[in-house]
Amino acid sequence: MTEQQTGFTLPRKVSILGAGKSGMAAARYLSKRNIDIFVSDTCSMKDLDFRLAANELAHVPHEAQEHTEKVLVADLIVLSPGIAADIPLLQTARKKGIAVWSEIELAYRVCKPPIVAVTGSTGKSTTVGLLHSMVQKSDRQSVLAGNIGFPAISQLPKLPPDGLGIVEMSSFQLETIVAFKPKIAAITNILKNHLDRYRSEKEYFSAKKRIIMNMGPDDYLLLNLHDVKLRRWAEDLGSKVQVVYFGDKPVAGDCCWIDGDDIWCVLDGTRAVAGSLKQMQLSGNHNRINACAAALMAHLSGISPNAVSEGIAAFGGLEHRMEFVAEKNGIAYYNDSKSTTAESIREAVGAFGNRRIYLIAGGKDKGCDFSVVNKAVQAHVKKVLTIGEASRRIIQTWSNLTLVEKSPTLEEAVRMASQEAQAGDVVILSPGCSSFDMFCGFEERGRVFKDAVLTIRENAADA
Ligand code: UMA
Repeated sequence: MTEQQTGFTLPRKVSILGAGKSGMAAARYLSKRNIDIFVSDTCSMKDLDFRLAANELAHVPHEAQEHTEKVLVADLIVLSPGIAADIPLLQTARKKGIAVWSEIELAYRVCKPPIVAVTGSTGKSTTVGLLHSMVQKSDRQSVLAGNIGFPAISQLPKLPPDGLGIVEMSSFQLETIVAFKPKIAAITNILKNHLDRYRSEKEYFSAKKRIIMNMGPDDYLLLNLHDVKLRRWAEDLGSKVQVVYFGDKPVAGDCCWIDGDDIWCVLDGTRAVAGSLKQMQLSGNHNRINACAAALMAHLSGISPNAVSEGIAAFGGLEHRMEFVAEKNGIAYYNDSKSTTAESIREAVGAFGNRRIYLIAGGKDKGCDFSVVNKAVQAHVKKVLTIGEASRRIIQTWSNLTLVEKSPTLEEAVRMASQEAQAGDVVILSPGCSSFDMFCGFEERGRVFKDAVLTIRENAADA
């Protein structure tokens, strides 16, 4: 359904809080439709002026360095996910009856395409990437949007009425949905995460649960069978939504599971093959489970098993997610900058069999439990090079298990690893933390890592 057909009328005056990717995308969309907008960001005025000009929005009224009451002169506030939804200014806004939406809610209101949404602590991006690859092999169109890095307001309006919006949702984005209603929602897992933003794990899980807020008995909630927290929650859902489990074995009722290289589904008592993992390029059992979730979403969206299998075979992974960078002097370098949880580190270091690993980890401390990686660190990691704020906690947790050394910068960590590692070893950047203490985002962190690796290659070649 196109934006003209939804019947939604855009508000007359909109304030955009946060001028990052999602804020700028919302501003561009609204400005093109002659909506009166105001942009507010805590960055410097110079920085904000530059960003607005780069987005052809130099004419838009704006404020920098702080959010003032000027934001409240609006019918709607579009909130960037990096800003907490309960700051005093937003509490005042709500009291005044001003709506506060995520940019995804805005995108949903203006175009309402069929949507499948994926949330969870890890595996979200790979799962949506796999699903997109599957749909690309069918005759249906899809777009990838949301936390994966493409704002929904710039992607969903591109879809034809029968297209499929594939949206990765973070807990932050879920906090400010209002009417957003996916036809299918999947939750990959719930782990200890973002405890720098939430007061408790319960509060974080509550934000994730909002994904089903507007869903009904005709909609599907797909849950990871191996996640106890998700299973317990599902027991109390009654007929709110149709729950379907995915995992590595079948269960009673509707489910999807892996048997050898085949992905099977049982829906309403009918058993069918959903696709094959035979030609999958990604390694690791967690990726097989991600593919199982994606295949189930594809199956429920009418995508054929052939397209599912071809999509799995074609998907070579995402940039910054266990991305192979280079091999130099027999040492392989992998960029897993997208790893922002301890569990992601565990998956990364467990993916190379008996090869010795030099792990670069650390960043902004989100309160993750690094001890969940203890066994894997002891079994696989020759040395950990820590970076950023979380260094102290990482050193405390792992220094009795393996060699751990703090590095002042990421570039220096790469240099140290490259000097100490030997042919056959693997150097992985898998931070298990967010990046904002040292970088603008995980993309910049990954690029810095890759540049550092490539520099070492040139130095070695010159020598
Ligand atoms: N800012 C303020 N006031 C504040 C705090 C920040 O004005 O109090 C400003 C900053 O100066 C900056 C802007 O807000 O200019 C940044 O906004 P943002 O942090 O919300 O980031 P965006 O660039 O809009 O990117 C967001 C998501 N970022 C976060 O959730 C932190 C991106 O997810 C997402 O890809 C993008 O929207 C498109 O949907 C990134 C992320 O780190 C990948 N996500 C977290 C994660 O995966 O763990 C949840």
